[in-house]
Amino acid sequence: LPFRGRRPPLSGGAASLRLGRDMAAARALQLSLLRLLLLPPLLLALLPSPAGALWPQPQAQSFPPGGGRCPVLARRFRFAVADGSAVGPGCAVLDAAFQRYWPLLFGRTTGHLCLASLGDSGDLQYLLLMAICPTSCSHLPCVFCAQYYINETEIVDFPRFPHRGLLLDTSRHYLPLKAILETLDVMAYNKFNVFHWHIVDDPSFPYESSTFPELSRQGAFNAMTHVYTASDVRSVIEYARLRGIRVIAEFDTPGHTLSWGPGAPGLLTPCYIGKAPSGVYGPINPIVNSTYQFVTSFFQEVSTVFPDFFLHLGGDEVDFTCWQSNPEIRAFMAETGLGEDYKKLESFYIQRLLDIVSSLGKGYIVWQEVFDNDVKLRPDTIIHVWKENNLQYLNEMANVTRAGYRALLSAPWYLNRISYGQDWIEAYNVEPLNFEGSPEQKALVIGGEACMWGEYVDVTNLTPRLWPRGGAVAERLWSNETVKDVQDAYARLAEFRCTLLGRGVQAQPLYVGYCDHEFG
Ligand code: CP6
Repeated sequence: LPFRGRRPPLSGGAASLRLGRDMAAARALQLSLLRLLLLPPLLLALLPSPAGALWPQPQAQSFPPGGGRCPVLARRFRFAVADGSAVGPGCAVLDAAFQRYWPLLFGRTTGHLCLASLGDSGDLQYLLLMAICPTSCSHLPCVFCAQYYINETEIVDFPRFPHRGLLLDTSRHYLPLKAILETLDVMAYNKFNVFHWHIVDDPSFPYESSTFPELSRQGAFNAMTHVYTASDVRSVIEYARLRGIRVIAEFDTPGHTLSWGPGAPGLLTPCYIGKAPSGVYGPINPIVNSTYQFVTSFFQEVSTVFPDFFLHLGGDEVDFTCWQSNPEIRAFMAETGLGEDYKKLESFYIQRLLDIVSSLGKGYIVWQEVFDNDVKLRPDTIIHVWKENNLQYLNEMANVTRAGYRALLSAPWYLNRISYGQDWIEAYNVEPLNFEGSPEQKALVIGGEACMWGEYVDVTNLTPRLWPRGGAVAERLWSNETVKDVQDAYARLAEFRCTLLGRGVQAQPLYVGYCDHEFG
């Protein structure tokens, strides 16, 4: 559409300045554009502010004095890029976003025939708008006419933290591809930009490796139906890319790999009872060369399958009892001077793993134990803080950053854990920089991740457990640190949850209430 009147507000501000640097550059623009809002007259009267809910809250929003309300004709509405935008037409990510958002804005609550009968009074000044159907129409039996309006609004937006992740665990329960893709959609609505795919763990190994096909053949719950093929993985990565989301795969060694045992003979440590192997296996066997040959080939493969610069290498919760029981490991420890210190044995493995992965040209993220156990790390390692123990995690953030490493926070953000009541508030109240440390230390906090560990979660309860609670983490990572009013967040999040229902997402309620449109 030709733009008349005022210049679109997004052609200059901080949002476009940020574009070159943010990993989700195109998406930042796309979603910044999306923040222009429209409300039907009735709702307008009900709400305290002239705008409805924005989630997450933008960095700056204002309503120009005397700013008007423009009617919009959905049928004619087009997205376009403002003059001077750092990302322009032909940008696949942006074009795909435009394609997706038209039906999200106009698709569900209205009929086209109906709109076609409206007069052409629209004079669009801005790029995008959000529609909420008028309540007064909802009683009409079939097609109802919705007139859309856009409130004149200026928004400048950019993320507070560059890494805003969500972890899904597809090992404890397999999640169908469709569930992952739907989750990526909702992540994008919340401005999450990293999908941390915890794809392997003890119970099952659903990743179909081309180099080691036996791993999933023998390690998946079902090698035909409960696997992610190379094509599935490509779909996830491409779907995520178009939504400004990076995919970081986690292969959590040496302690969470029992499912590799059957498909990789000799890889795991045989545990002993007395002088005899018990038949049970433990962590990866760190003392044999074949382990490192396997790890080299395996990570060679995954470093090309997952194009993101980072891999997550795990390294958490290594149980030392099996290593302790194994006479060959004890002998190795004695010979190499490691004595009884199994943390050093873990470090011995991790250091070799990190060297292998760096030589493949990849960066890596590790769980905090790797730092806690004094493994020698490359300075660009990212430490993922997950242990909650009584707010100790803030000390851990201080320690990690004091040592000069970048830090990611997950400890207070386990969405898999639920309790009676509004537990999103606790996640929302977290302030990731609330630790003693210099400004340089604070700058090393690159963000955080909400985690949905899968022990008690599969496709039946994933979505309501994730949303809208995950939104609390999303806003904490996106919005300014001054955005912390819980009551205000409640109102916006409750409305955002209604929007999610409208988009077909089975997000659970925050508390008592209803949506103007409750979707079945
Ligand atoms: N699985 C793996 C898990 C957890 C971790 N690693 C975990 C344990 C306890 C809590 C949360 C997560 N289920 N592989 C630790 C990072 Cl409370």
